[in-house]
Amino acid sequence: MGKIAVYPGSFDPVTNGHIDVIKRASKVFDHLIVAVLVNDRKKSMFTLEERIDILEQSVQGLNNISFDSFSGLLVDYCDDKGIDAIVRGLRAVSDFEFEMQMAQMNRKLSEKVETVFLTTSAEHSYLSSSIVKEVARFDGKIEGLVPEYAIIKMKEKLRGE
Ligand code: COD
Repeated sequence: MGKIAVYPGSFDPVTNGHIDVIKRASKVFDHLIVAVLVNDRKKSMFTLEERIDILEQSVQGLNNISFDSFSGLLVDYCDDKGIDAIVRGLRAVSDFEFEMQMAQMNRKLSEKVETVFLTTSAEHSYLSSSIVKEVARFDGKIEGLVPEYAIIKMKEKLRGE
């Protein structure tokens, strides 16, 4: 059995920055699970099913990737699935503090799983799901920031469909 990694996140919706990390992580590991957090407390634009659908439609042609959801502790999910590594993306120094804290807490909770950071491509380093949603809400141009399918789905949402 090869090395399995998980790329966990909210993906509300997936951005081109996430896609870049997914593609690069899929080259490093034998299998990559993109796992969407089930989080009822955080108000999201898309339901869990919609977020997974957008991911599936946007990441095609890579045969070592699967999509899943998880609730509860990430380390418990990793234990259940026999996951070797957690992949996280680092955009800027501002991400570092939170990511470091999370990685250390996860390490405290489980010694079986390592956190691996991939730095983002410079062209995507300013992107976040929340900033893209804000631009879309005010009818700004989001082409090139999120996958085509996500643009369609965001426009539908904002029209109230
Ligand atoms: N380019 C590259 N990477 C990016 C970009 C970009 N433009 N934007 C975001 N990323 C990276 C982020 O840095 C992150 O690594 C990843 O993509 C996912 O981002 P988000 O925003 O969709 O996901 P988060 O940060 O909301 O995910 C948080 C988790 C779901 C991982 C976390 O809350 C969690 O594990 N929750 C479960 C409960 C738990 O175990 N808690 C204890 C952890 S200490």
